[in-house]
Amino acid sequence: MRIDIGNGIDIIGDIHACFEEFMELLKKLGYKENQNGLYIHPDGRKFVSLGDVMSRGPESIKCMLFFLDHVEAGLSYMIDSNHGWKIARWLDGRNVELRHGDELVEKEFYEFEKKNGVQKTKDIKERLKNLLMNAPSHYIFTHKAVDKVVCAHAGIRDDFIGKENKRIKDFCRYGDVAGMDEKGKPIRKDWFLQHQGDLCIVWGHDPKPEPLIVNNSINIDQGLVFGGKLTAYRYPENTFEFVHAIKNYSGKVEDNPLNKKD
Ligand SMILES: [Mn+2]
Repeated sequence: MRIDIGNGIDIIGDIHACFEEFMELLKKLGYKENQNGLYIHPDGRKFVSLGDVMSRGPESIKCMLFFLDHVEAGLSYMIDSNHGWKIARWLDGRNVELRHGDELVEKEFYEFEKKNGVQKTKDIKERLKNLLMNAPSHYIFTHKAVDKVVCAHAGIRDDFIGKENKRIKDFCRYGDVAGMDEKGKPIRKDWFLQHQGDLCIVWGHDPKPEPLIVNNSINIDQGLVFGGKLTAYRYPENTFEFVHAIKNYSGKVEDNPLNKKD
């Protein structure tokens, strides 16, 4: 799970099937489409997804196939996430309940199969299942063999970094969840308050109106699918790039995490 930073990385927050905004961000970051439809940076930079590229928004399949192609071509990285893990299990034929926008992925596949046929759909589902199933809980990016940046979807505890097991996978997918509230929403504990040292942890999952920087941790989920924005954190430059949502795809105002006060 350790990768050299190479010519620089662009870490992208939760896309949630908002393909158009994602394309706009990649172009803004300087990636150019080649004749094979792959987005390549002239300086050799690579982009990293913090997971949750699908669900809730309009174009889950497009987003997933984009990462499938770019991860396979060695141009991009993607880590595990809560929606990613749910869809992986669904693609694996396990008995899962699709909700919180995951049901939209199933709908998209229904239309996709009508258009592209049973065999092509089956092949693509198999490849996507493998991509999502094998996504690591976190990546550690290094420079001259020194750990510099950790990417984890919902965060990570310092003593979990560089290790992998079921508990760590769950922590990176859901964060430090201390049960559910009366509305069935997870009660989240702020793991980043305990983070110490110079290693920078970049995470998403929990939408904040602006990047939240605490103790060398950076949240870059700015609630794109809820009408917020998509964020890229560039390393080693230590700068941000943003693209605003075309609209609020999630609808309900009362559920909008960008409106919550905490
Ligand atoms: Mn998430």
